[in-house]
Parts: sequence; structure tokens; C-alpha cells
Amino acid sequence: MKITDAKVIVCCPGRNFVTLKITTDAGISGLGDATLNGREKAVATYLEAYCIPALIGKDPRNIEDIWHYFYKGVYWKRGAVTMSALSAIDMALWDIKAKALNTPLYNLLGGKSRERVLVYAHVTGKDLEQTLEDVSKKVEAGYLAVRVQSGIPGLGQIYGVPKGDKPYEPAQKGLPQEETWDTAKYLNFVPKMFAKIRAVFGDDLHLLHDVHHRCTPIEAARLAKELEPFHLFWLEDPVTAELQEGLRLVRQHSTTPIAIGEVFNSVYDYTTLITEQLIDFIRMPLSHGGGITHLQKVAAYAAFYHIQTGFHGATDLSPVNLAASLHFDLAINNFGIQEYMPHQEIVHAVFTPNYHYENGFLYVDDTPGIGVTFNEEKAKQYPYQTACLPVNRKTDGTMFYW
Ligand code: GCO
Ligand code: MG
Repeated sequence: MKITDAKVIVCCPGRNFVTLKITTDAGISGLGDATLNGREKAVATYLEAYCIPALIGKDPRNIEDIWHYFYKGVYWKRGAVTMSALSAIDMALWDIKAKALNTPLYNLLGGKSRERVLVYAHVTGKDLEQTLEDVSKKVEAGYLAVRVQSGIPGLGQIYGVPKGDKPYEPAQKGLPQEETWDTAKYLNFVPKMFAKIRAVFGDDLHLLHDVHHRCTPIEAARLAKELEPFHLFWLEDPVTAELQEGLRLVRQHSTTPIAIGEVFNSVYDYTTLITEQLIDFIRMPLSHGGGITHLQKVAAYAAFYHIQTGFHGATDLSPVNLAASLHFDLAINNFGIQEYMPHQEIVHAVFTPNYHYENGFLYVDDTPGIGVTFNEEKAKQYPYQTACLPVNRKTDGTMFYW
């Protein structure tokens, strides 16, 4: 089999997505998600200018070799842009292989370890009252796990809280919008919020929370310690994990489980975190972390340290990535949980998904390959629109992490 063509399709059904389609002389094509929120064109250009010409003529069945061609073979390796491109290539090749063998992807990853994938939903409220209402709605919809974010008294627009009545979507048209931040106000509010949620909803509901990289290690240690009585499923990105050693301080003070890595793209972002058992869940998604080929190795490595997966699954990762993640989640032993932020209906007009939600779990069907159908004609109706993630300033104006 030979790769005869590959193309990048950038479309915006409600939000931007970058899709790679690889075609072969066997009449089989594969899809990969190359979306990097707010940096879509950088990945598309890298693929079009440097990767696609080198892919043509290669045998798509040699996934391991092609992976290393674009990793080891490239002098400027790692980084979100190049790894997102490599992830999309890898995903599309696995899609082709599974279709060629006429089997769903999970069969190539070891077969099913379970029939369904536990997911967590997003709860967002402008204030505590609305947040409690939203938890109720998610519980009624059957979710067994919810990630809770809320507006903070005294702060305006912040991460995780929607504007108006639309579902939360952080990327906004045009240049980055500015949000405000005050760590002291945040740290005072969050433990009170979880105390209330536990009091109202009891012990069984799994509760998660995303700090979104905003605490210093000692602040994160305080938060993790104060949240201990509420038994979180996980506390996500408590610090900006560029400083892996910072997690030692958090660990010394608390038994709250930690999830990290949605912005990582290589195993080398994690080595201290994994080998010193400073985290409990890895978040790096297939579409940014080198695809299935690299994540298989990272997940296996993590398993030896009693670390589970909890893949990033925000709406800025396309249904192709979510479907591929579900195959992966079904197959591996150390699966933990999958993030699930449903895409808007308009997205499903372009990407027909092969998964469905039922009572707290996602199910993927037995369509060969990854199983998502991409409607290129429909995609043309939704051209790219410039949109960026916000930036964040402290209340005194100091630039801060978003
Ligand atoms: C999450 C993430 C997202 C990111 C978004 C950025 O936990 O789902 O933190 O909300 O902010 O994916 O593109
Ligand atoms: Mg996150």
C-alpha cells in the first residue's frame, strides 16, 4: 500500500478544527485531528509545507517508522505545533490500518478491556447558586463524575465560566480577550464551594476541579490540603507544570489526586512527575501528544507507577480525536476517566460521530477504523475564522497565566 495524497482541511463549524486526510492507492483514507486551539494555521502550514510532501509514496502500514521519521528524523523536535502535526499523521495511519483490516481501532490496541468509557461532564455557573443548579442538571442527565468550575465573588469573567447562555468556549473571535485574576479570592472560595457540593450531593458523585495552572506550588499545596475532606477524584493542573519539581511540594502536603498534562506533548514533559509518582492521572491528548503510537508508550510507562489516564477532551479537540481516544480508553488497562464536553450539533453536521452518551458513559460502535465520517463538502460551508484563547491579568494589571 502507498500514500498517494494527503490534505489539510481547516473549517469552522462554530469553532475551528484542523483535519488531516491521508489517501492511499488501496482506496482507503484515514483521518487525523490536528487542531491546536488558537494556533490552527501554524499546524496546517507545518503539515502542508513540510510533512505531506515527505509522506507521499510511503507505505502507511509502517506506522512506527513513519512516526520516527517525523520525530527522530526531524532536528527541530517536540513542541505543540510539530507534535500536533505528527499526532494527526499517526492517527490517520492507525485509521487506515484498522480500515484495511476491517476492524475497529480498539482491536489493534489490545482489544476491549471494558465495554464503556466513564466520562466527566463540565459544570459551570456564574456563582455558587448557579453552579449547584448545574450539578443537579448533570446528575439528572446520569453523569457519575462532574468537573466543577464557578465564578468567584469579586472577579469578573474567568476561566471555565460561560459568557451569556452559550455553552463554555474559551476561544473568541479576533485578538485575545483579557480576563482578571486574584489567587487569594480564588483560594478562599473553592474549598467552601466543594464543602457545599458534598453537603448537597453526598459522597458518591465524583468531583473534579481544574486550577488551570494558576497556583504556585505552595498555594497549590494549601488548596489540595484544604480540599482533602471532600475527596476529589482529581485536582487538575494545580501549578504550571513546566517546573516538574514543584509537584513535590504539593505531594508532601496532600493526598488529593493530581491530574496534569493537557498542554504536554512528549513523555519528556513528565519523567519526574511519573517516576517520582507526583501525579495520578496523565492528561496529554492523542491529538497533541504524538498520537496513538506515543501515547501507547506513555500510558504503559505510567501504568508501572500506578498512574491512570484521564485524556483531555475539550470541545477544541475534534470528534476524530474523541473517537480515537475512546478506542484507546476501551483498550488499555490503566484507563481512569475521559473528559467529555459535547460538541454542538453544527459540529456533527461536518463530523458524523460513531459514539454516544448514555448514563454517565460513552460507547463507541464497531465501525472499522476510528469510525468518524468527515463531510468535506459541508466543511467548505464553514471557513476558518481567526479566534484566540484569552489572556489573564491579576487585578493590579500584572500579566499572569491563563
Ligand atoms: C480542560 C481544559 C480546557 C482548555 C482548552 C484550551 O480541562 O478541558 O483546561 O478548558 O482550557 O482546551 O484550548
Ligand atoms: Mg484543563
